[in-house]
Amino acid sequence: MTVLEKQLSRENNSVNVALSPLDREVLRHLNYTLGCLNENIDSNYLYRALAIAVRDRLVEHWSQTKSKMDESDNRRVYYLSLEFLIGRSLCNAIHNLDLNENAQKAAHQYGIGLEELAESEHDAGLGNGGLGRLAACFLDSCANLELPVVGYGIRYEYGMFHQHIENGRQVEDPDHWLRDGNPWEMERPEDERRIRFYGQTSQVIRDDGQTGVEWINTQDVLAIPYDMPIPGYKNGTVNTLRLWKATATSEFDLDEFNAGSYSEAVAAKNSAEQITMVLYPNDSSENGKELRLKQQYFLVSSSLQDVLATWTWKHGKDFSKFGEKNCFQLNDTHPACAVPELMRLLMDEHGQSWDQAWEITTQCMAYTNHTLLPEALERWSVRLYGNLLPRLLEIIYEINRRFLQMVAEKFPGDKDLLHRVSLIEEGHDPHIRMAYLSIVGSYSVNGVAQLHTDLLKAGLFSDFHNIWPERFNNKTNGVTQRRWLAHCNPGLRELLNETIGDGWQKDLSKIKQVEEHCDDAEFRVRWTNVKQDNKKALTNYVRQNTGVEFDPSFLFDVQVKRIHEYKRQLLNTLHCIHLYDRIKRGDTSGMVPRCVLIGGKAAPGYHLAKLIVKLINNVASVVNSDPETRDLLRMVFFPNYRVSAMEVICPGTDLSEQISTAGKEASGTGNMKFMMNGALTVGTLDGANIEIREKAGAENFFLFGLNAPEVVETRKNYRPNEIIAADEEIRRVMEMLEGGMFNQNEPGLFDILTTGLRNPQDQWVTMADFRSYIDVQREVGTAYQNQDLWSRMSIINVANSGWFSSDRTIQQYADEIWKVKKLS
Ligand code: 4GP
Repeated sequence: MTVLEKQLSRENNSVNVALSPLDREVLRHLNYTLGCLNENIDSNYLYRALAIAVRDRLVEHWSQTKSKMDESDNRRVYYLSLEFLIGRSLCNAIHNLDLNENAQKAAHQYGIGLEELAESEHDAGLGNGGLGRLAACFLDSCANLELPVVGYGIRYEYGMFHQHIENGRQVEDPDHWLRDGNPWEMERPEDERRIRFYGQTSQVIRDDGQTGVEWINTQDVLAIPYDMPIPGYKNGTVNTLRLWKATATSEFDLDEFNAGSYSEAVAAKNSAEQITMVLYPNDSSENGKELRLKQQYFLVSSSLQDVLATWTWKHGKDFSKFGEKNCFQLNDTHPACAVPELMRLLMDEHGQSWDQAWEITTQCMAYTNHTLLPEALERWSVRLYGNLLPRLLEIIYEINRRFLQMVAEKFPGDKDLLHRVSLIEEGHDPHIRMAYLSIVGSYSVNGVAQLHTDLLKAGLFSDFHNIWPERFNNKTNGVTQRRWLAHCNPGLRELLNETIGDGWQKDLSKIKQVEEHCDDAEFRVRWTNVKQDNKKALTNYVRQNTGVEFDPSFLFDVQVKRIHEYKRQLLNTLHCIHLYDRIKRGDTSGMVPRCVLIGGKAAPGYHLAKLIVKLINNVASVVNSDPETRDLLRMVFFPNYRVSAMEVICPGTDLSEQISTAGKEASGTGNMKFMMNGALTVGTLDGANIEIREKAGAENFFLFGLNAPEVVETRKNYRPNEIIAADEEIRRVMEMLEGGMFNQNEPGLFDILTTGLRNPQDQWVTMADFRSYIDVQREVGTAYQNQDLWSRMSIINVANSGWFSSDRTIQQYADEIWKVKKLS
């Protein structure tokens, strides 16, 4: 008996403790893998032992899935993304392997709950927001649908920064998520790849007598893959997410080392490793730094080389079917250099002609756009690009030459068009337009909600839509119901399972059946009780993280997402000020007590977003410290919003705030998580809100504000000052804000925000929507007071959330873009 077994038996007051197989494996890993023989076991050790025990169960399926993929002749898909916002893996794996009960028991042996133990896992914050979390949901759905899809990304040493609040302001701390090791990854040094940068190109005569191009005098780094398992739901499938880490080609440069330059020799290693050191923390905006371009090329080149190595191992130099059998989905333009890089590899390394290489490339690249915001459209300076990736720049120029020739033939005489669609934006500092490169190099271009795709076709990409209408298609986003309902909301999961069976976990369209129960009063009480328990859990979580006391009998009104002007956290804050004003002047009739929670990170260089965080905190502090308003309004800024926080926040939310300026939010996915967890939405006709409202029914959605065409119209003659002057309640809010009520010690602090609101050029037309927002929030309050009505609406929302499963989205990608079948 090991020390621990002895200890366990003592605690259980019996000599022969009945240990389950999982208990034994946990114990073995504690003892032998982690060398933990203490009698007092730290919960972090216990987490790791359980994680490894669960991982062991994945390994066999993982290897079987790989063999199936190797043997099958199916097309394969590679999801190329600079971001995968995975969050925690333990409970997700436990849930998908159906190990919940056993894992609970294993944890209880040590007197600790599984939930508490799971807290030891650091979130894998390898993404900024929507785009990165979508990639993680997609991988889950691909595994659920048994599709041959591999994710390729970067193993950042530091993920998304940790946010804390000091004196109301955001402070960023580095997130060294790997500091305690990562039991979910496996290093695969045998698959390392060499990546080249800088240098020059030169003409060479190849073995076959043809002239070719060589890329010489390069500075090289190595890419080492780390594989993470992506378990399907109870189906024996385990797919792979392969993340690349950069390292120096040799540990030390021996010449320098021997010459006594120890530090210089080690420095080379550091500079190589810098490439995968940190995630750029900008959401929906470009980065423009050389290191970022290095990251992009590093991910793309290592992944493409990886795929080509597998191909040549099986098919030798025969690339005739490469395009038919492989597909690369580009998650936004971040991996757009896949187009010229695949051309380079096929031509320079595998002897294909330009025409052959181009046919293959355009047969296997597909591009997803995630935003209409102009500041997010990547453009790389030709100078910078040519210095770092000279061979790729040559190829881009040639792609452009041939493309413009084709356009000139198709639309003779239209010079303007040629300027507009050129991949190169001319000027004294020419730039490469990465979105255009992605469109020209792909056979499919998709937006992420119907409105977004329509706007792409009519606006940003209209010239390309004229040239190739057949390339454009819509794939409305979705989220995985395994993490975002079954795992994060066990109360609702059990109620649903009991009422309609558990088939919805695999196929969310089945959740529609719960609608039949919306008129059953007893069922509605149970529904409300589940929500109430989740609100209590959220209340505790808010208290632990902020010290603010929420009251679960209040309406929980939540807006969590990246802080961005277009998402209009400012509008939400104005509404809080309005409620505060109403309470102070005694106009409280019909007012429903609310707890307002706002959370999200601001990009470190985005000053206005950071000022909005400060304003939210300052308003919250005035509101919360006023005894007169306590019974009707509480407000909190929730710090360090992340995946694991959303797992507590969304089940406990009553009202989901989706209030972006119409035409700006490409889709949204938080809106879907809230809907699945029974929150009602207050929102504009933007992104996927439109589809949420269609599915739930207009009567079960709180709509306000201008629609996208109206926003465009309004901006032509927008006079916010007149709106403010004409509306007493709005005027009062502005007076409170401008009078310094929320910045008594820092006069003028928020002037830039208030001037923005009053500016006729304000892109976000906040004042145009404020009255309508105030009014709809009154309706929300009235509806909430009728709990029978509210719970009925909540049930109907959940029942109609089937469309927003990422399983549905991925099935559409598989059928309509990838043309890929499930592995049999
Ligand atoms: C986001 C969009 O802002 C969001 O509407 C969408 O749901 C999400 O992508 C996934 O498609 N965009 C980004 C970005 O995160 O960095 O551009």
